[in-house]
Amino acid sequence: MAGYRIEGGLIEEQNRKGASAHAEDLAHLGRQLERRGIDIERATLRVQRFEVALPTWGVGTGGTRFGRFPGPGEPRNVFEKLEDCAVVQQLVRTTPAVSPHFPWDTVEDFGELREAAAAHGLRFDAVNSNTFQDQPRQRHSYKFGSLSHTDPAVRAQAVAHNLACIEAGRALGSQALTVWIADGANFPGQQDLTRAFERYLASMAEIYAELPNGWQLFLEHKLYEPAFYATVISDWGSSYLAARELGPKAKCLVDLGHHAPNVNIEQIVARLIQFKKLGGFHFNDSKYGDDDLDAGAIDPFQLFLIFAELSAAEDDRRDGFAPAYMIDQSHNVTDPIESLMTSAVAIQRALAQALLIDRAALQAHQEANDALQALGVLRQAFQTDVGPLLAEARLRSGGALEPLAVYRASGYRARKHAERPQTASFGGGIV
Ligand code: LRH
Ligand code: MN
Repeated sequence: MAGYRIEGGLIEEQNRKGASAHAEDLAHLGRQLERRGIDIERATLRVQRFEVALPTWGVGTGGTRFGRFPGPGEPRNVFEKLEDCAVVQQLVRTTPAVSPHFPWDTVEDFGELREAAAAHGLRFDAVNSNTFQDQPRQRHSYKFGSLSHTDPAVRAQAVAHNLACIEAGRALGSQALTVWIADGANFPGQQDLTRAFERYLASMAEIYAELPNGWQLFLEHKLYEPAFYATVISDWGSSYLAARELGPKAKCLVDLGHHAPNVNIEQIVARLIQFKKLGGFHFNDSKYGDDDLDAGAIDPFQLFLIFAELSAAEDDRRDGFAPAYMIDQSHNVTDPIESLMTSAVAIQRALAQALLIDRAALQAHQEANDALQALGVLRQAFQTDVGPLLAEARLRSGGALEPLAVYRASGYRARKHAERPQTASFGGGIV
């Protein structure tokens, strides 16, 4: 296996130390759930199968527009980003895929990159295009938009970039392209709201036409930023309409931070599932705007309610239901590896809690309009400490009972600090 990895022995040693306490806690939870008619084994296997992809851009310090304060041992290229992603997977065993972003992760030889990932036991999930930044020597600027720009030459350049991302994705074994565009306006009147959407649809149709077999096209909506008056794909409505216009391979991607405060995101998820247009997620959390904070760090109940919709759709074997789960976070005050590990576990926790929902009781209370009892069913599931079940899933998959403790005991960050001399960069974020 390439690169430094955390000693297998250290993981085993730490797991041995925690084995008896873990067994006791797991047995206690098992008895609790048994009394509720829930088979902990089925839930553990379900959690073990769960996978969420890591963003390559998440293992570095993201920064904000006010500044970026790089930490020690930052990855300097995509190969080092893969090393760090591999450590997350080694310890939590639920993140076997990474989602790359172009041109941030562009390399000469994508075959070599694919092999490097495979050597780490990683594969590639959806690829992300970027027509929200101008690259050196780029012919046309995206200052006034990209796929919806008024100038056909700019739109053609943006379409070409997305087709190049598909080519790179094919070489990496990916099967989906995520398109988030910053296109929009800062002033009323600056943009014709309808013609901008029409131009976007025409450009996306050109990209859609070039999708290889088995590929999907994920449309990512966002309410605002960097546009502060109107964003072309501002909400799930615009995204859904566009995905329906484009065709069956086009689906909507829900980034949890891309909604106005207090929007009921679990209801948006329920709608997109019902109309077979849920393509996937960018998990993170936020208190105000697109804060890209760690998943479950601010509103774990919302994350639970989203998984309540997802696990119901899975149980009901809704056709066309196979969302891509990805994390999209920006780490500014934590070690990105620690944040990605704890976020992956927080997402698994929301799934595990949702699996404990007594669906029959919930439906009965709903039919009887017994609101408090219905909420009570959800609260019981949400308030169950599923920690032992998550730890058991990690243990069975070769991971660590206590990922954070093992990571800190491994000295991985200090080793990378020594290995990766940093070039001073104090610019703004992101990446
Ligand atoms: C936009 C976004 C999008 C990415 C970028 C890194 O806010 O969520 O998914 O391309 O962050
Ligand atoms: Mn996103």
